[in-house]
Amino acid sequence: MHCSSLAATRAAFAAHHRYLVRYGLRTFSTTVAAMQLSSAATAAAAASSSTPSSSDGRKVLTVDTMNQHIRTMEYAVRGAIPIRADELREQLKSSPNSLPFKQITACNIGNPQQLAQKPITFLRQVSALMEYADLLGPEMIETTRKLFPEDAIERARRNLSYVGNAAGAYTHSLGIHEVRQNVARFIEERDGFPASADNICLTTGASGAVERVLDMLVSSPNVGIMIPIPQYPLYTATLARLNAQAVPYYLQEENDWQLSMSDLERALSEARANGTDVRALVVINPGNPTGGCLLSSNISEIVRFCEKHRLVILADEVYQTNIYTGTNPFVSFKQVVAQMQSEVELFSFHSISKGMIGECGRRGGYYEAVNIDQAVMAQMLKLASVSLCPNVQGQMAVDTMVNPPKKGDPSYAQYAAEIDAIFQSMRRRAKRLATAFDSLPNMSCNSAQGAMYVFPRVTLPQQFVDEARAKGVEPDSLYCMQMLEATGISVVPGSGFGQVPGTFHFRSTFLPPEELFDDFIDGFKRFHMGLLARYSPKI
Ligand code: DCS
Repeated sequence: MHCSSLAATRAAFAAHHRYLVRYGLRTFSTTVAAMQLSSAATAAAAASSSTPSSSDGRKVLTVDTMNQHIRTMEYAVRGAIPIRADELREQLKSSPNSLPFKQITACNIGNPQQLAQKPITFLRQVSALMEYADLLGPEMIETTRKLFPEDAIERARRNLSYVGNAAGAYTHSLGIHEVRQNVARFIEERDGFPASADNICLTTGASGAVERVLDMLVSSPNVGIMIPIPQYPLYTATLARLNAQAVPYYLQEENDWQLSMSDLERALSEARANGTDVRALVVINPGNPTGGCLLSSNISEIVRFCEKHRLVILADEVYQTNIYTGTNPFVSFKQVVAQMQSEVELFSFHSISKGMIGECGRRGGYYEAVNIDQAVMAQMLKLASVSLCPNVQGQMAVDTMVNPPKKGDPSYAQYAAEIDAIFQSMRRRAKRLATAFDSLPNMSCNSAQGAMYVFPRVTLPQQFVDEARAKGVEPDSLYCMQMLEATGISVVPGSGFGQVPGTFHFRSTFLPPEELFDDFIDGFKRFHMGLLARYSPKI
């Protein structure tokens, strides 16, 4: 590497590190240090160090020559703790009695089917029929009728007709037109305002949508995007990859993680005073990792703020049906923008991975673009066309999500019952977990108004904090690693999402099956109380 580019890389690393520390985010070195708490990971690192590296000049692609912006990326949801959890899972397979627990409880990721949530039957029936279309042909249809309800058969036929009977063929780059029309209809019914298929783009999960929009917005390293702290790390990771600036604003933990307008003003004016070209504001509602849900009055203020300061709104609304309180119903940004007759530019995101559908692996999502310049829309089509199209089954699952069986259809009763059972159970689990965390000494936890997570705050004993720092590890990472080693519960340290410096949190999903909840909560309590007893014997 040339000296000048090496210097530039070092400067970029230093700037990134300063920002991470300031907003309580995990750094690459602390991730590595946390991983090295695991002996197996240390062994793996030692083994891989025998691979030729940049220093012996044999490899063209090395960590020093690769895209350095990818090197600075962090994504804690699948970081050091889950990697160690995978190792322990393997260990349990070969020697089931070698650990103080019988199974890994993966609370690090909002991946419901991994934790035994049953898929929605209608959705799978339609996709099965589409995948093996011979089931719909003259030779097999009689048998198929005995196994599948008539509306699933009709739906599969209709879906296949959208793609010229070729479920394995590329579709339009923005997604199948009829599915986009159904998405537009769903938005109209949800919000009571017009929506158009022309403004809908189907994507590979909401992740694909967020990345696409950030790709469009970042035109130079000086561009800044406002993101909440704590945030879902897709945002900081993508901004790091694009070599752009994250402009963080804090959510208010003491106020159920609501968004403070004065902190938005502060963050924006500080960044602009430093010369950052702040172009957009990300709002995650309902919140990940916080579970907070914004009131519509707050959304109007945010819209006004973005109008006034010329910011595009990125409304991440993937948890829009995961709402557990009557006090904070979900209100979409699109609805508020339409009510206010605002001309603010808005992208909103939705996904099949969340809600009660939980089809994370099918990778379906979409964005709706509102008030976006037509010439930009044409460029976005071009950008979409470079990756040809989102996958067909993901698109079809979006279609079922936005256009489920209706009253009177053969599958309606079962569909509604399945959705309701998952929802009621999630609501009970959200409450139980938040209450359990909140009742413990040295912990406080806001209730989850929405989403799939709680984000409790832990007051760690000073001696524990000092020991972690002496090891070069974030104290919350050490806490989570010790929790994993003692209980098999895998959660994500708060530093993976950002937090007020000096505070410590972790994020846990409330997705383990309800029947395992007693064990899950007991195991956690034993760990937490044991740690406190070791460090503060009086408790
Ligand atoms: N936006 C938010 C706020 C999310 O939480 C997620 C996924 C996404 C977008 C992307 O989802 P899809 O690409 O699957 O549509 N949440 C991750 C998480 O924190 N746990 O599970 C995955």
